Amino acid sequence: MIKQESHVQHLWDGIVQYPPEFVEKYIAKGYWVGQTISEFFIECAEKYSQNTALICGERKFSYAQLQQRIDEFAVYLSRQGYQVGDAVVIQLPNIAEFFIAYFGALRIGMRPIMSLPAHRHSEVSHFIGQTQAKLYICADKFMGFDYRTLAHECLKRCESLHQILVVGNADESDTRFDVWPDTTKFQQQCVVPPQLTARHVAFFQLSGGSTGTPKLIPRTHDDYLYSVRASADICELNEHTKMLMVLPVAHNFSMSSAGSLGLFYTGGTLVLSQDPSASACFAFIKKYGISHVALVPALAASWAEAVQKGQENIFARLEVLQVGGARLADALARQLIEQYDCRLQQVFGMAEGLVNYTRYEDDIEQIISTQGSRISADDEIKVVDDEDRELPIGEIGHLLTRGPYTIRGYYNVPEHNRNAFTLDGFYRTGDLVRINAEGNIIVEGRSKDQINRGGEKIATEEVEQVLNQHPQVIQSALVSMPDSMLGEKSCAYIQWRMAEQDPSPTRLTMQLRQYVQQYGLATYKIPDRIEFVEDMPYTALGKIDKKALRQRLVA
Ligand code: OOB
Repeated sequence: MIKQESHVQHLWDGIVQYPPEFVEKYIAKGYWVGQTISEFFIECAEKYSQNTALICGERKFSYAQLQQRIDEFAVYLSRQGYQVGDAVVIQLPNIAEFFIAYFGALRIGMRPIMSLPAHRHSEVSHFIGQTQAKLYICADKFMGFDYRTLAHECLKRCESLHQILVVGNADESDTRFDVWPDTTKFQQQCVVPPQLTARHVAFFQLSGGSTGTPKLIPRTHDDYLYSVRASADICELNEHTKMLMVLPVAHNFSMSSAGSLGLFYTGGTLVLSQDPSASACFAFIKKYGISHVALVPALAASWAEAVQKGQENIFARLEVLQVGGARLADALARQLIEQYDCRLQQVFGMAEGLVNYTRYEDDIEQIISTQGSRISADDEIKVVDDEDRELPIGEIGHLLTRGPYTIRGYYNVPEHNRNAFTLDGFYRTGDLVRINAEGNIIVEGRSKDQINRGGEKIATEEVEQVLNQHPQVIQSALVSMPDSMLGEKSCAYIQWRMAEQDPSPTRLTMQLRQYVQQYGLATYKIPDRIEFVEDMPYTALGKIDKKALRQRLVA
């Protein structure tokens, strides 16, 4: 008994909980229904057992087959001795094993961390350290990168980690993901302990962040599933929906807006693509009669260009194209709708919670020029000035939000949470928005020190901290620069300590980019451009004036 109590305590450790009156309200309103994500998928698998759930290359899984694989994996994990609350880093590309690993781990109450394929040693070891993860599941290779080497480095350096599972070719010392012992019935092998409830943290999403290291976002079963079911309703998914997954599966957009989980909820079919290019995806769309795709604006632009250059207009074949993750230019939105006959839906969301959609029935001008409206009537939204005073409708200000699927704090970082949330629990999104007369949100910019590189978020401070460690860097400042394809790219301004034998600036640039890469930061965080300066411009407060640096770049 005592042991159980302490386990419950352990499950809440480092988590900022929803205050009791909000818990009551979200339950009373039927948002939180007390179902775990594992129970949720079992229900889907029973209801749609013979439907095709997943297509991954040549492999097809019915819902029943997928559940069978999940159960087998859960048995394996349980036999390995993993327990409720143990963290597991899952870093997989768009392959079926992602879902087996994710639902399998959840089945025994483990807590997955949704690492992206682009993450490298710096991020992965940080996630392991933060959560004391015991297991790391990765692919052998993807996009030319060998994850086994990364995994072994982590195994050497991270104390808590004691097992690697590799999808694909494993080294002799590793366990291959798909080699499991015999697969007797799940119920007899492992039972989810009763102390695990839907109110507990199910898994961790990752924040794009604006300070130092990426923060972990604890999502509970209850809050996440509410956003999933509500999103599936808004997006009108059904058993006939065929969704192509192009963006990384583990991203919040891909998982829940309405994403794979929304799709499973309605019994549709998910087709996985590892190649986001127009040529690869257009072939999938034709072959499988895809009805739904979600893209970031940069990909939507590159697909539109392919159509412009003479490829078949696949936009007209789709029932819906969702675009989100970064600001979609009005001109591209208009082109998609008016020229390519596309049914467009804009999605403005964040892994911390709040998601907004333009609705199918919205006026076309709203769909072109706004980022939609909130999922829930209980998503509380405020637009405030620098002093947190609420602004009249229509004025541009900081977006704050609180609601039934928005977190109240990042995992285990009380200091950071004091700035990222208001005292009464509103999340400071760092986005500058205005709300129009129709009640739709328009994203006008951001106040957080972050670069949105084609939907991939870079916390500038994280990269600056790495650059500043170089012995010849006096100080650095990472700023965004406009890019026609990605929307934004990064440029690092470097105040350089001259040495006698400095190579040319071109070579220095190469060396510095390599330095960041070797440090182990995700590839997309490596500065796209580097400028060497003798001194930095400063604000009146003595901080580096990034606005001036950005203006220099544009000039
Ligand atoms: C999604 O989630 P994250 O956590 O990678 O990034 C969230 C941030 C937002 O705070 C905002 O700055 C930006 O990404 N963002 C957009 C946007 N959608 C996201 N900025 C302008 N227009 C949009 N449509 O990116 C995400 C999560 C769930 C659904 C969709 C996107």
